[in-house]
Amino acid sequence: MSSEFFPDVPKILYKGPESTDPLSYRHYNPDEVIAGKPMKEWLRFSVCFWHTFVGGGGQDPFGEKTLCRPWEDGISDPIELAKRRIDVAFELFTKLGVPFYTFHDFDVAPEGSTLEESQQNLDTIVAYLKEKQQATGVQLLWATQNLFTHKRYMNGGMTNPSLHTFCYAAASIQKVMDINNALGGQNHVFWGGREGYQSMLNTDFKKECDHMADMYRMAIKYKEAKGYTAQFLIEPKPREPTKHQYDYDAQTCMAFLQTYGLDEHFKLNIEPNHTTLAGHEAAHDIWVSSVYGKLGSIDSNTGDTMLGWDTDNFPMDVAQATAIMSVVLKQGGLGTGGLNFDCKVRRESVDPVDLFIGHIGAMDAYALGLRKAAKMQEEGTLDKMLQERYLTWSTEELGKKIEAGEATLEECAAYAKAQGEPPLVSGKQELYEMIRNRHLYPSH
Ligand code: XLS
Ligand code: NI
Ligand code: NI
Repeated sequence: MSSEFFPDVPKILYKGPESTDPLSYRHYNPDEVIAGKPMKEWLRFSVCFWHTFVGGGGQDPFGEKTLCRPWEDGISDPIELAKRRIDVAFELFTKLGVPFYTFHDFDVAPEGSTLEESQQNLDTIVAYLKEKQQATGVQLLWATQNLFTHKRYMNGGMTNPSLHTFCYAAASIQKVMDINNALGGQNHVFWGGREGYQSMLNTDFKKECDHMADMYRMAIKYKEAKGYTAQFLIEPKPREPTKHQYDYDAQTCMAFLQTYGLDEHFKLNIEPNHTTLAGHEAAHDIWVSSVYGKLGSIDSNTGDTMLGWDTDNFPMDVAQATAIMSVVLKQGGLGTGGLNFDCKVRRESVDPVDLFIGHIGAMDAYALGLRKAAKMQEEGTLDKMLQERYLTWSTEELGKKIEAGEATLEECAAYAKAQGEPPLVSGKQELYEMIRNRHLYPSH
C-alpha cells in the first residue's frame, strides 16, 4: 500500500466562486476575514470519525454493506485496523484543511472482552492519536462514550434499571474524560442514545432521570477533582433508537439541567437532523439554545424532508446554512465548539473520493451561508424590522416596568382600558422572506 490512501486527491484549496473543480473550495477561504474574524474561526469545521471511517459501511435494514474500503483489505488484527483507519483519517483531515475531529471511544479503538482490555486498547490508540495530532496540528473538538451499541446497553446506560450497567457506563464516562483530556479535547459530548423508554409499563421515568442527573453530578465532581477543562455538552434527540428519549430537544434539555441544578456546567450540542425529528425547523434548537446562552457546538448535518428519520445527510442547503450561521454570528462565534459534520455519504456513494466531496460541498455551503448571513447582518434591514416589531416595550413606560418585573396586573388592566382595542399590526412574514431571498439569491 502506498503511503497515501487518496493519491488522486490533492490538498483542497480555495479557488473562488468561478471554480468548477469539485476538489476545490468555491466559498471557504479559511483566512479571509468576515465580520471581523477569519472564516476558519467562525466555522471551526470538524470531521466525525464514526460515519466517515467506521459506521455500518452503508448497511441498512434492507441491504448489506456497500461501502467497502480498500484500506481495510487484508487487516485482521483489530488494533492494526484501528491504526490504519486513523492513518486514512488524518490524511483526509489534512487534505481538507479541517482543524478538528470527533470520536466515540469505540470508533477509534476496538472494544475488548473485558473492561480492562477495552481500556488498554484505548490507551494504545490514544498514544497513536496523540502522535498524529502533534504531527499534523489537527485537534480534537470532542470525544464521547458509546453507551448504545453494545448489547449491555439495550435498556440504557445512565438510565439503565440495573446498577451494574449504570456503573459500567460510569467507567466509560470516566475513561473518556481521561483520554479526552490527554488529547486536549475541547468539549465532552453526552448523547443519550438509549437514555429513554419504550413502554410506560416497565419504566420508572423519575428514577431514570434522577440517575442521569446523579451520573452528571459525579462527572462534574471528577472533572473538578482532576482539573479537566473540556466543556460538557448534551446533545438532544427526540427518538431513535428509543421511542422517547429524555433529551428530547433543546428546551427539554435546558429544563432538565435547571430542574437538577446542573445548568452552569453544561451547554448543548445541537444536531439539525435531530431538531427536525422533534418536529421543529432545522435551525430552531440552534436558535433557542443560543438565545439562552446555551449553544455550545453544532453537529452540522441535515435530514431528508421525505424521510422521517436521522439520515445524517451532508448539509448542502445554503438557505439552511445561512439561517444557522446567522445565529452563530449573533452570538459572536461558537467558543470551544465547532461545526462537526455528523454526516455520512449515501450507501450508493461508494467511491472513497465521495468522502471528500461530501465534506467539501458541506463546508462550502456553510462558508457561503456565513458570507450571506454576514451581509444580511451588516445591511441590518431584518434586524431593524425585528426591533421595530417590539418597539412599544421600550417606548412605553409600562413596557419597561413589566420587563423590570415591577408592574402589576392592575396596572396592565388600567392601560388596556385607557388604550381601547389594540390595532392589528401586520407580522409581515412575506416581507421578511422577500428580504431574506434578496440576500440568498442576489442575481439571476
Ligand atoms: C446520533 C448522534 C451521535 C452523537 C454522538 O444520532 O448524532 O452520533 O452525535 O454520540
Ligand atoms: Ni450527533
Ligand atoms: Ni444524529
